[in-house]
Amino acid sequence: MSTAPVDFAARTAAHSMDGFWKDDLAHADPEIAAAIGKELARQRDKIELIASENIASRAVLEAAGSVFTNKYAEGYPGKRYYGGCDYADVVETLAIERAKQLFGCNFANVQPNSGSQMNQAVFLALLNPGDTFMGLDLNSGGHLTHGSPVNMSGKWFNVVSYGVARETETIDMDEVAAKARESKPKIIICGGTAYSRTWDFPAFRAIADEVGAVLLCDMSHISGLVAGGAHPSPFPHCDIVTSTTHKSLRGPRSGIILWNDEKYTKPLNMAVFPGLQGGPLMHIVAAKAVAFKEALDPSFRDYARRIVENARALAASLEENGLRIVSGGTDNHSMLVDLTAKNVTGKDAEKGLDRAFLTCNKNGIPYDTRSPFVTSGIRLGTPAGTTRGFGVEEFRTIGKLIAEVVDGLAKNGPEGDAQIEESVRQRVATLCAAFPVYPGM
Ligand code: DSN
Repeated sequence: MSTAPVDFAARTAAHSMDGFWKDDLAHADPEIAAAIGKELARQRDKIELIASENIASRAVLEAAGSVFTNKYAEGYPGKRYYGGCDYADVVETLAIERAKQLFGCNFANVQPNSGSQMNQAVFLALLNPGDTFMGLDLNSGGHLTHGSPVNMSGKWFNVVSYGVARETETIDMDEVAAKARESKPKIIICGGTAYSRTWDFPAFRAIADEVGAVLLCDMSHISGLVAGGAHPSPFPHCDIVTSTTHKSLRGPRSGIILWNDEKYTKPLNMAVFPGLQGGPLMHIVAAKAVAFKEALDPSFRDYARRIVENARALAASLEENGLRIVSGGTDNHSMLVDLTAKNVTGKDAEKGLDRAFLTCNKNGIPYDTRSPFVTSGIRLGTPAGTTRGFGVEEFRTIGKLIAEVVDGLAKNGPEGDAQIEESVRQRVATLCAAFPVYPGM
């Protein structure tokens, strides 16, 4: 055996990892760095009106980009399948405790990677293939994972969808009750992605009790409002509540499952892991914990209240400027704008508004005759704009700007009116400069 001293200098020089440890992204991968830089500029320079998007805090971004991305932590705090999980346990326990406190419930699973997986976990825990569940129809503002025929939820289960009434464009609870009595679903889902009215959780509870169904609320869109007291809580009415964490809740892109009755603990936890997922994304779990701390701060109540106030102002301004709001207004953060009377499609409106630096998505309206790729409407929301500081006055202006662009499209067709769009872009620039996003980053 050699007794010569190890020449560490020579060995580290041979195994040069300087760049690996030191290079920032701009040096390591200029193409990706450039795309991220442009995305930051896009978020800064355009007004984000997509109802499901928001602007996470710098602290949330930091946790999401942290060294926890390196860590495997299959299992749950204190019961892991890997060593070295001490700090993973710290962040996951904090995330669980904060989620429970925030939503006033007894149990939380903070590991689902996404909204789809949190809902799949509930199905895996409670249903067998072929079982019946009920959910809001995608065409009436429901979600893909609530039984759409193209989604696993619609392929593997017998789905009985309820919709909104043609006249009121709101959920008809008598229809929900009649369908539940007839189909005896194992689960009834309330919650959606394009429904701007208050969810009547006690009424859903009464129906679920009558037919012996589990009541699941997917509160993804409104969970920030629930956390901030600006929408009634699904607890104690719902048995299980799921939510994404990146919409009005303003956390990282991810999901959670919440419940009160211990009988669901084992099936739900087992469904998330090992049923569906392997190692949880611990960097995202850490970022969720940060977001829950932010939402527990009293200032978040003010944020939630302003989201709704701003949505009402935006809806009123759009109406005053000649656009129809589905169901006549909004109680939450979002609204659907019906463009039928203008003979403008949602597709063309989305493109025209984007040219004017206003970002939104085309969206089917109830009983839409156009395809989901074209649509007769757009969906708008206020969480992101409210985060950057816009208030009622700014959202009233935004309503006017949207109407101007739509009128340009109504007059000239899909190309829109270039002069109007340029003028709107300038006014958007003024608003964005007054309310900067990630200053100093
Ligand atoms: N895609 C989301 C939305 O925009 O509402 C829901 O998952």
